[in-house]
Amino acid sequence: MNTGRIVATFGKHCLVQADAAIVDCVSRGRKADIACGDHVEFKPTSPGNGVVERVQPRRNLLYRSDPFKVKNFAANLDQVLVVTAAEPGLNEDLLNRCLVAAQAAGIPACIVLNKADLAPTEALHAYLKAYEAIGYPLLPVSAKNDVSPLLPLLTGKTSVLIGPSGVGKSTLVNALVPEADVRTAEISRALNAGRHTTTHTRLYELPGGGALIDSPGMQEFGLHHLGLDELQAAFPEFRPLLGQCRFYNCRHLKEPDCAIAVATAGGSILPARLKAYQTLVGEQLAAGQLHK
Ligand SMILES: Nc1nc2c(ncn2[C@@H]2O[C@H](COP(=O)(O)OP(=O)(O)O)[C@@H](O)[C@H]2O)c(=O)[nH]1
Ligand SMILES: [Mg+2]
Ligand SMILES: [Zn+2]
Repeated sequence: MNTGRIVATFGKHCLVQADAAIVDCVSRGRKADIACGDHVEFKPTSPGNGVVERVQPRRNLLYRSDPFKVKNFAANLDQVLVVTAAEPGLNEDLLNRCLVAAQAAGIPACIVLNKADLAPTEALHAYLKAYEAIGYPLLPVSAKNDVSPLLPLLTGKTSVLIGPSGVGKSTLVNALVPEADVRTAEISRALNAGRHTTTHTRLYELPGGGALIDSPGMQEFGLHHLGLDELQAAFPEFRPLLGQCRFYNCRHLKEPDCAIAVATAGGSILPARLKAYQTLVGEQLAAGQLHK
């Protein structure tokens, strides 16, 4: 049995990097069973092809879900870089869903503020300071000018870039991985999927050690797999207040004397964060996942 690491997934297909070779493998299981960054055992079937027999236990898995399916981003991550930019503008709902998914998976998250060269970035930078205060490091960078501020953070680690399309994730990868273009072409050729080149997640090795995973931009980011306790726990700034609401089982929706609502009105919790939490709980209620 051979071993390797998944560097791209495409439905039930994946590309496994095994030493210098890239092997096109199919998964015996469902497509949700494999993720970019997985260490796998595979059986070669013909030159360049194989079957994944086993996925080695994961350290963690970043994924999203709706009531019908699960979508994996990547596995075995040291950190999640949520990429934002003043152009196309902040999608705060999506930012929060990304942060919640990372938190729930137990993976540290940072916010990369790309396009620092653009003038409107300054106002967004000031706004995102509130997220830095929650505990999400804020990293302004310009993929077009200088990505060196990211190097100390990335070297030796496995990181995934997530965020809406147009914020510059692929531009960051191209700036950080010298042969990214070549690797992209290689992977596309191996997948024989030229027109799908921007629609799946890929892992690139960083020249200084570590790996960087690029993901396609998403519009939807369901978190159907998270229950009420997990949603509450995914908002670290709520933690000191839990237990201080009038009702011991307060869900922080419309209950009277809710400590989280009071803190939000008083300015110590960002209104967009409470709103994001309430939206996520509301989605679970609507889906019948939580008891009313
Ligand atoms: N001004 C500026 N434009 C950038 C920067 N990074 C990326 N872009 C542009 O933003 C657009 C989207 O970039 P892309 O990497 O495809 O975004 P992705 O969808 O997140 O992968 C492209 O036109 C890039 O040239 C940056 O740092 N500054
Ligand atoms: Mg891209
Ligand atoms: Zn409450």
